[in-house]
Amino acid sequence: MEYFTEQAQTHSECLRKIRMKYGDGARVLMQRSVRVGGVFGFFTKEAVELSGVVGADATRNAAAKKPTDLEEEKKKFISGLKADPTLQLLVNEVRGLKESISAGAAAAPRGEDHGTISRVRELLNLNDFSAAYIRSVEERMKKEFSLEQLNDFDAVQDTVIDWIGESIRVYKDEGFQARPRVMVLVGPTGVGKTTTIAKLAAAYGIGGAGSRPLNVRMITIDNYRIAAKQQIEIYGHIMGIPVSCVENFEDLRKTIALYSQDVDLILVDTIGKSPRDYMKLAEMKELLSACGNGADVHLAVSATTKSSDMREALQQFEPFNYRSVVVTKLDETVRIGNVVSALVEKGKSVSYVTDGQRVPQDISRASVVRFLLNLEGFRIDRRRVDERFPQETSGKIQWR
Ligand SMILES: Nc1nc2c(ncn2[C@@H]2O[C@H](COP(=O)(O)OP(=O)(O)O)[C@@H](O)[C@H]2O)c(=O)[nH]1
Ligand SMILES: [Mg+2]
Repeated sequence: MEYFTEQAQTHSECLRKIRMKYGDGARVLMQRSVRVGGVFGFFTKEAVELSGVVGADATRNAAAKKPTDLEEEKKKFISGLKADPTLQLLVNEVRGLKESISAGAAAAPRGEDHGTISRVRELLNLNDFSAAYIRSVEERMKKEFSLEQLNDFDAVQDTVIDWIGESIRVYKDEGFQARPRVMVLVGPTGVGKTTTIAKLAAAYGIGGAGSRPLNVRMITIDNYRIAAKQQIEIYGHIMGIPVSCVENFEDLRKTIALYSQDVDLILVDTIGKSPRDYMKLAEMKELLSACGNGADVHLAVSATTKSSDMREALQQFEPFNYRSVVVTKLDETVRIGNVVSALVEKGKSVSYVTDGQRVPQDISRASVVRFLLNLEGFRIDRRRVDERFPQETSGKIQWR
């Protein structure tokens, strides 16, 4: 006794197959509908699957058939195929599919993938997007593009750039809900927090941020390191913006209260967790709670940070309930996939980007276009992305 399972587009064709292979003694015991064939999960066809048993005699009978008989059977089978209109339709579709694949852009290096999909994957890899981000773009391409559309690489590329742009969330600054507005910058050591605080102080204090010059103060809790304290004091001195150094919760609370009368904006510089761990993040969180619930906390991360460290930083500073992310050192890298992937995976928006050491010039409000222009290898149609992602307040903060 032998078991068999056969599939075909129709019940009669399946039976014919079974008879040919196993002879008249084959007994069908089960029938079910299955889906077969297809490319990328599309174009599958409904088919019939028959399973059953064949007795020893039947097998022998089938095997004993003379070759000429077999040739006869084959001819009969093929003419049966020709007579079946459903099968004809399927044969035509398969032929069409074969033609469109061979006419397609490039042969797929990874088995079933279309050349365009492989090319986009390589470009995303080149830009340091995370594996998860690349996978989601790939899946979307497979789902949303027909084979014919995939043959047009430029059009697919434009759409993928749109998707990347749509995945970047720009922080919506709600402006000055309360005065003084307290803005805190947290983040790892060396990413450019102090420099960014100085740039922001200048932008708002001099009036480059689009508003009238505001009354700004800077507070630092980084007075553990003499150099760090001096660094912000020098900025303050040059810009004529007062700087206060605080050491604990009470200090910070009192300083903010002192400023509450006439100050518009208080910028709080903090320290990152350093190798020598001057202050544990938990202690710093405790200290910063003196800023109150309304404080506008932003996390600074450097664009040069690799994907996994970026994700870790975004995670590590989560307890500070940061509202948005400042991406620094964009000038030091052409790859921004790491930043975009981490932001998307963590569902965070981006508020400012900095692209140089110069204070105050090298800071801009974040914009989708700014990120897209940093994409390496993709052909970016500037007019198209400008229209697609219009910005009310993009670009450099204006200086007088
Ligand atoms: N290339 C570049 N360097 C920057 C940028 N922002 C800050 N830096 C430099 O990064 C270094 C560390 O900056 P700092 O503000 O002290 O970092 P902090 O430890 O986070 O406060 C300094 O040399 C800065 O000049 C930037 O946007 N681009
Ligand atoms: Mg600093």
